[in-house]
Amino acid sequence: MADFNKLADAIFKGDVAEVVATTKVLLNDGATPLEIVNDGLLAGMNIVGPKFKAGEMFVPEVMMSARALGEGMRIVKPMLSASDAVSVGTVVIGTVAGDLHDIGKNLVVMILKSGGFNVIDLGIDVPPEKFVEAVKEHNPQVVGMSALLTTTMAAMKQTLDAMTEAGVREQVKVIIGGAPVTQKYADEIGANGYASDAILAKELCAELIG
Ligand code: B12
Repeated sequence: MADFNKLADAIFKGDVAEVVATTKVLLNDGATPLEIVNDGLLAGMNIVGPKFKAGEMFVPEVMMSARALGEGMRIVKPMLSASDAVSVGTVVIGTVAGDLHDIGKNLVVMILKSGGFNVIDLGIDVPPEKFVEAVKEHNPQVVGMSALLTTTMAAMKQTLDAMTEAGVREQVKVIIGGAPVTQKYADEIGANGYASDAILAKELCAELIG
C-alpha cells in the first residue's frame, strides 16, 4: 500500500536514502508522480515550514529536508507528464543588490519548481537593471525579490523604481520576502505581495497568477 506519510516523514527528517527508497516503492505500488509530489514530498515540506517558524527546526535541518526534497523530485520530475507539470507560470527571482543571503531564496525556488513553476533564478547580489533585463527577456508573470539585511531592503524599492522607469512594472506582479521584510513594507513600496515562507510564497504566486 502506498504510504505517503512515510515519504513526508522522510522529507521532514531530511533522510535522503529513505526518501529515494520510499519514492521508488510508491512508484512500484502504482502511485502517480503527481501524487508523490503533492502527498509525499510537498506534504513533508509543509511540516518543515511551520516547525522552522516555531523555532522547532533550524537552518541545517531545513537544508537537509530541502536536499531530500530535491532528490525525490529528481526521480519523479522526468515522469511528470506535460499536463501534470501544470506550467502555472514563470517566476524570475533573485536576492537583491548588496545581499549575499540565498538559503531562503533557494528554498522558495525549490518549492516553486516542485509546484510546477518555471523559475529563473538570478542568484545573489542582483542589481535592479538585471531584474529589468530578466523581465524583458523571460516575460514572467511574477518577480520575486529576497533580502535578509535591513540595509538591502531599500534595493527592493530601487528595483521597483527601475522597473517602472523601464516601463515593465505593469506587466508583472512583484513579491518580496526575507526575514526582515514585512507585509507593511511590501505595501509601503508598492509590491504586489509578501510571503513569510516558501510554501506561502508558492501559494501567493499561484494566487497572483490565478
Ligand atoms: C546564514 C546567514 C548568513 C550566511 C549566508 C549564507 C547563504 N548562502 O545564504 C553568511 C555567513 C554569508 C551571512 C553573511 C552576513 N550576514 Co547573515 N545571516 C545568516 C542567518 C544565520 C540565517 C539566514 C537564513 O538562511 N535563514 C533561513 C532561511 C530559510 O530563512 P529566510 O532567509 O528568512 O527565508 C525564508 C523566508 O524569509 C521566505 N523568503 C526568503 N526569500 C524570499 C523571497 C520571496 C520573494 C518570498 C515571497 C519569500 C522569501 O521564505 C524562506 C523559506 O521559508 C541570519 C540569522 C537569522 N536567523 O535569520 C543572519 C543575518 C541575516 N545576517 C546578518 C548579517 C549582519 C550578516 C553580515 C552583514 C555579517 C557580516 N558582518 O559580515 C553578512 C552580510 C553579507 C551580505 N552582504 O549579504 C544579520 C542581519 C541583521 C539585519 N537586521 O540586517 C542576521 C539577521 C544575523 C543577526 N542576527 O545579526 N549570513
